[in-house]
Amino acid sequence: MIKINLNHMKNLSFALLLGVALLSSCKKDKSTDTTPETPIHPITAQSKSYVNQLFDFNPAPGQFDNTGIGDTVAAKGTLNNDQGLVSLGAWGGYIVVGFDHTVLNVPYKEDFIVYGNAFSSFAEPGVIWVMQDTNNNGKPDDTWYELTGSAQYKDGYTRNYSVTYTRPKCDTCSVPWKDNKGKTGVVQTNIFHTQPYFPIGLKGDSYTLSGTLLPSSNINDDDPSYITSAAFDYGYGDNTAGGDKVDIDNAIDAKGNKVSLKGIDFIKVQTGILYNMGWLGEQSTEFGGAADLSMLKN
Ligand SMILES: [Ca+2]
Ligand SMILES: [Ca+2]
Ligand SMILES: [Ca+2]
Repeated sequence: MIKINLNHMKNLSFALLLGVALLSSCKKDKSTDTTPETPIHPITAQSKSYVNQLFDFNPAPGQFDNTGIGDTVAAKGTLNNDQGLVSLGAWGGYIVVGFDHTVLNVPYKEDFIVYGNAFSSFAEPGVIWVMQDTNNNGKPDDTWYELTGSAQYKDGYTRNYSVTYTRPKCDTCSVPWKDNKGKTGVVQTNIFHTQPYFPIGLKGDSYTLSGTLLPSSNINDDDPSYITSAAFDYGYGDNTAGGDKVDIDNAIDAKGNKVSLKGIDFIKVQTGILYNMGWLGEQSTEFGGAADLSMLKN
């Protein structure tokens, strides 16, 4: 038999009333809030799951520069569901692509997937950056936020890093670089790729790329005939076979503080490791497209 406790009922209805009162006061607070809302471009019947706009392709020097997988045509081949692939070259090379809608940050879930060509024991991790179209002009001219991953606190992880690459003395000469810490090196040419490694369309004798450096500690080249590059646990492009799912909740601002983003419109993928693997060439992130996980059929 159920015994109804009248006092309990009274408490309960009081709690409900209090809840309603709190809700309405919240509403009131919201209406007086003058902070502009970040525009959300909603999913429509025409929306595509995959990135479908190429905004920028700026590779670092590398063995696939000036070839069919290191040019703008290759970069465009990563859009939609075309399953193309583009090499971003050595550290700092990047691609900027956009969705036709805002990819919402689903709480406690990964939100989009970035494709590369990693396979078991061979990752070439790229840093993923996200941007909201805050000024609502359809262009990636707003603020980039880095998505942190599992390499964030490892030795060698360096934010505000930059590398200047210099045009080599001959077309097939190795490409010299100097970083903003005073360190120098080369993007070394090899016998397998004999075209120029410095982007041929580039004017001027040097250019500087900036971003976040990831540690090269997962690369093992003790046996040059069997070089391995283990994946990081999570958070990077071209990291694991089949693509890498990432969470917009891992976004940080320029100071390294966590930011809460409702959603994102643009992504940038950037080669994260600066490492010469000898005959295998430079570590270079490959990008093969990206998709909104909320729209992919599982
Ligand atoms: Ca999320
Ligand atoms: Ca914009
Ligand atoms: Ca790769």
